[in-house]
Amino acid sequence: MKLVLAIVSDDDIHAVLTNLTSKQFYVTKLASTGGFLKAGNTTIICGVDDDKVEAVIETIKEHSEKREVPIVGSSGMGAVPHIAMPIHATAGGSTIFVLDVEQFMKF
Ligand code: 2BA
Repeated sequence: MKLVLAIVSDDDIHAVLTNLTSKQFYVTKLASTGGFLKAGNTTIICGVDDDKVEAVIETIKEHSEKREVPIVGSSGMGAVPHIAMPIHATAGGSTIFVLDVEQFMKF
């Protein structure tokens, strides 16, 4: 058995959880904060049999890959007042660890 521990962007967590649970995976969601940006993200833990690890990783990947999203900016310089400029920001993303589970029990 493995424990998949994934730190998921808050942009993607809803889609990741919806799709994992719809595939009957058991998931626990923990509120977390990135040490670098000090912004909120979500850590999920998911205990699965070894042969299901790839399915969990693929589901997380499918719904949380980093992508560029347009945001509307404004030049606002000199005599040309506030022309809308296309600017992009990165959204989404996940970081995944897979750990061996020594014991698993439920009471
Ligand atoms: P990512 O590498 O995509 O990491 C997103 C979040 O995933 C991180 O949030 C952190 O919460 C977690 N994470 C990533 N790698 C980890 C690891 N090896 N161990 C534990 N947790 C891990 P933040 O720490 O706020 O980082 C946000 C983004 O800032 C990172 O995106 C990366 O692009 C950049 N970054 C992080 N640390 C950096 C550093 N020391 N130098 C330069 N850039 C850094």
